[in-house]
Amino acid sequence: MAGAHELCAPAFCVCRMSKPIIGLTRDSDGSPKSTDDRFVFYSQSVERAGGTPRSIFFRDCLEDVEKELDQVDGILLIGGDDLDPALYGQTWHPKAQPLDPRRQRWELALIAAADRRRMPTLGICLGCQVMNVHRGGSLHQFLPDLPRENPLEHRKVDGVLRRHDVTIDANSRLAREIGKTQVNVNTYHKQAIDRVGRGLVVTARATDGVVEAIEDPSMPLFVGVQWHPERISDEPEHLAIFRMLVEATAR
Ligand SMILES: [Mn+2]
Repeated sequence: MAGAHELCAPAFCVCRMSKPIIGLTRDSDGSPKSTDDRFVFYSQSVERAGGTPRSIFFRDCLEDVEKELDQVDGILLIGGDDLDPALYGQTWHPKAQPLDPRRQRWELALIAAADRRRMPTLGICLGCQVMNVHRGGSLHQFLPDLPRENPLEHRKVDGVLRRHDVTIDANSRLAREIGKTQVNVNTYHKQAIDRVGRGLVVTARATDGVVEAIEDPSMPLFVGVQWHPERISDEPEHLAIFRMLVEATAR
């Protein structure tokens, strides 16, 4: 009889006896009409890093966040549209693309519960912003409006995929895990962290000063990045971010 590993695609399968289960948020309530076709990048990156991805679709019963967390070892908050700025005392910017309010409620409940449990948590793009706003921080809603020296374009404009360099604090968890303090990243965001939430520190900035990563050094793992490592996890520096999450669940 064939071993289970012979059924796996060798490029991705690491065939560990016991792989940590990583709960991934979805830009979907699971209904057939919803489209979160970018999800595969996140789930594939978690698998490459040695984890088993498990979808967490948003829904209305917020008590269910505890049931979902009972079944995972760590969570990954994925990207998406924009949080309601009322959460940090502002009104909508005209260029904002509002996040589904049901997803927003669900993710804020999920991050609150995961934070209470000190569960290893990674946030990407919107996920990083959710972590900051959950801790009482605020966002810049539209980076082109932010006065700064030598501004970079952080958005994908006219279909052009841009990249820029970030400098990572050498003392951060992120730098230790990646093994570098200078990394080239992709960039798809129009918002970024402004006021930093309770217990969080900025650990990476772009060359124009825009915040690109945060973490809470007092937690087992509580890291957010503003770029999209799931799209470039064939590059070791970016795969290392998913490994950091998977390995934190074993500590
Ligand atoms: Mn950027």
